[in-house]
Amino acid sequence: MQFTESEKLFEASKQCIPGGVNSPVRAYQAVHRPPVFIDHAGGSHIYDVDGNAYIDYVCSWGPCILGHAYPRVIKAVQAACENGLTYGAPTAKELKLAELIRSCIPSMEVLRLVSSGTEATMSAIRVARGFTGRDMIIKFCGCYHGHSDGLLVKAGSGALTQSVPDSRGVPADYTRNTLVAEYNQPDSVERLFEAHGKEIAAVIVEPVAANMGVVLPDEGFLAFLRKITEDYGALLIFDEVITGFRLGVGGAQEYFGVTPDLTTLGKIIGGGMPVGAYGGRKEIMDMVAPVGPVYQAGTLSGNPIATTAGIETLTILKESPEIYTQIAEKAKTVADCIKETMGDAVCVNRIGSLMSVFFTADAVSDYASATSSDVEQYAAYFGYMLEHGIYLAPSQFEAMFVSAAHTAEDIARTCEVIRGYRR
Ligand code: HOZ
Repeated sequence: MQFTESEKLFEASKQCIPGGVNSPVRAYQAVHRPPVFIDHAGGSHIYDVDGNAYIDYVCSWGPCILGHAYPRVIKAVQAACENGLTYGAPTAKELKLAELIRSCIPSMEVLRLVSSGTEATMSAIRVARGFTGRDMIIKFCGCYHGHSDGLLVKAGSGALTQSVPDSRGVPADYTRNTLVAEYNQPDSVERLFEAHGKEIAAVIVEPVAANMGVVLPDEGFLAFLRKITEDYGALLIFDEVITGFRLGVGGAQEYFGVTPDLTTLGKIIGGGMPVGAYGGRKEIMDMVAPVGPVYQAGTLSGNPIATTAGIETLTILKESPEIYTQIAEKAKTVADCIKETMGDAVCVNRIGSLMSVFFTADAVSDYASATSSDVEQYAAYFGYMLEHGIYLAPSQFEAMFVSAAHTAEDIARTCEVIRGYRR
């Protein structure tokens, strides 16, 4: 494979964009090679500027659950573009998307559309603080909730990949109220509540952690969070930016049968366009301006193009629940193949169509076990897969996503490549 054009573009980009990229993981630093620059994508495939084709398991970090450039979505977006890109004013489409989301995730009785997952989590926390009159929040080590100041504490995703889980430039005063517990370790949560119970506004959690690689909640862990937050009068926020409409249309809360007070959603509800949402019980969401005193706003919130892509995507998902069984089966085939090929040298965590391979013999259930995996082995595996036409996340600490567009041939080819891997 040749990567000449990608390398040229990367060199030029480094002159005017930090690290040559607009989001750190994309620089491929963790996998020790220059990134491929993408030219276009369609269905299960993504194509770089050198003409190389890849079976894509990043799926734009999750939202392309139907595959790239799904014809019905593209057609609707093209038609919407003819009517103007943004109005900064209410539309019937915003209502339609909000109603669609609520019909799938009933705990989001009232919701606000925003433009990204970062905005959604930042706003949900502001609402939780406004509602409870308390300042502290608990987050989990290795969970990632976007890059707002107060949440860049022991963060996963790009922050973990770049080894900056606590960012410079964030004043200590902004993170003073962010308490950190260990994922899947109830004791660590109990200790924080015992020490600060009446000051804690909310616990925010990725119900399936997917930004330190994929880490599943232990049996009863989410129910424990539900109970302890209720006991102390704090709110439970599920950050479903990754799990929402990925584990099923009802998200992780339906999958695990645990209902949070507030939910945040991201890119998938825009079919891959910039959208997010936060919502929950009406009495809580009534805090949001203009009804209540918690301020949050955005010109591009609910813009007509992103909402169109979202309505089409979510409608297809809602009308075709079999998609979820199919993508889970495909993911299982790939996960089983990895395990059969690499045996005890790896731990494969999978739930539905979401998974990760960790290069460790141990079970991965929290930040310590996730970060004990051998990232250099992941880098070598990544490079081999890329050069054999399989596009994975360029970081141990991201997830692998299977889409409805992956064909039986794609899965078979992926398994063939995996079987050829020699460490
Ligand atoms: N940290 C993001 C996924 N969890 C990656 C965003 C991007 O590079 O596009």
